[in-house]
Amino acid sequence: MNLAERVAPGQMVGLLKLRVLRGVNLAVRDLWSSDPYVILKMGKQKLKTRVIKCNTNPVWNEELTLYVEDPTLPVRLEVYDKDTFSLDDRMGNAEFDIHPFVEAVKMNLEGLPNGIIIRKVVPCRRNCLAEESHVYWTDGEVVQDLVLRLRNVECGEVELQLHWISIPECFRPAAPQGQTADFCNANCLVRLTNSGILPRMLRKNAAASRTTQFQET
Ligand SMILES: [Ca+2]
Repeated sequence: MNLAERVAPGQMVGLLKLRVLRGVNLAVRDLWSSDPYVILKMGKQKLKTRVIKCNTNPVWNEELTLYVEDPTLPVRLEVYDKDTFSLDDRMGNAEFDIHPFVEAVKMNLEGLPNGIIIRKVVPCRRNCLAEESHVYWTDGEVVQDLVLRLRNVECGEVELQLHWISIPECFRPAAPQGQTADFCNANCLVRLTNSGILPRMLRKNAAASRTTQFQET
């Protein structure tokens, strides 16, 4: 069976775990340095990392989770410098497409050797990649590494890693009449969290993946 034949039909609904690893050579927005944090947006969802003070090479190594119902929506990333007495300063932005990653998640990859590369995404004018990005199979899950070159700023890159958690059909939200998909998605996350299902899924996923933790060098 080749890779193309492993693609399963049907819509993908699940949780996208974004591990925001670090920033490299970010812009200076205070006197000598910056206090950077990252905002991730998809549709109307918005998540934020913690602020790392006085560091233009910050290591966040922080996991943020988005609910994904429409994998055609891009993920937007913005970096800001936290300021106490004025508005936070912009430190650039980027966006990326999760379609190649989600297509790989749809495949039945059980039995493939560890570390095998499923897809490669090359840097081009239409994306924000600083270097070739690999979607690969490791420790029983699909992972994608991304190095994003920030736009609208003099310098800076952000490194991310993508993981996926499928949501069983029975826990997916049904859209009540008159409500938007985003309303349902937010409610689904709250329901999954409150019922203990999401924490259990995250624990199970973490135990199964044994993903190598990013280490500060
Ligand atoms: Ca600042």
